[in-house]
Amino acid sequence: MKVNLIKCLYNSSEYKDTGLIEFAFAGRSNSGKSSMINTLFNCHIAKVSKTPGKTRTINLYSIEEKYIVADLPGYGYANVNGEMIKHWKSLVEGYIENSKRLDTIFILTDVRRGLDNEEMMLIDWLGILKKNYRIIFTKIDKISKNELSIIKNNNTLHNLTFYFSSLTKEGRQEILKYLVARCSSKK
Ligand SMILES: Nc1nc2c(ncn2[C@@H]2O[C@H](COP(=O)(O)OP(=O)(O)OP(=O)(O)O)[C@@H](O)[C@H]2O)c(=O)[nH]1
Ligand SMILES: [Mg+2]
Repeated sequence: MKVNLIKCLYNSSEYKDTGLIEFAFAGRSNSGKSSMINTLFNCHIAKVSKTPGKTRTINLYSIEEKYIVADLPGYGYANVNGEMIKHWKSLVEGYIENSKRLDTIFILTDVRRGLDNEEMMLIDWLGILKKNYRIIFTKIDKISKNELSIIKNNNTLHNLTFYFSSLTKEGRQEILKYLVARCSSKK
């Protein structure tokens, strides 16, 4: 697929409307946001690292010149430093609140962690803002089929959840289908 990095935002005020529908990938550092962008769109454009906090700016990519995906810096890496938390909050919250074309925020979480306090807080906040969201449980290659089916059964937000692995590409088609459906609903 044709993927272009169109902008890295250090501050949300640098954001300019691209005229295209947008999707954002949010979640804890290390949850697999950048890896997912590479796997979904068959590219190596997003930087991936074992060290949490690799993505520190909001990176906007255009996909086939049809829609935009935003790779958000993960929450968690900023924990050690008050200034960093303030900066992260104003960057990510400013973008989510102000982007008029942001259709869906995907909340990624490692399937072995599931939905923790941070994810629930984000879900509540997106509810207040009336923003559409979906959940993606990542790294499903790390658990057995049996464990995965137990997790699916216990997931109270199962209807809003995708199950994905960047390694095996499981879940890729479902997510791509969702993106395409949302794009055509906006035409
Ligand atoms: N086994 C497995 N490892 C994964 C998967 N997705 C990501 N990883 C690994 O998890 C680590 C973090 O991945 P990233 O994609 O950089 O995570 P991120 O959410 O973008 O992290 P930040 O940029 O720090 O917010 C890397 O070592 C990846 O190789 C997956 O589906 N399966
Ligand atoms: Mg990243």
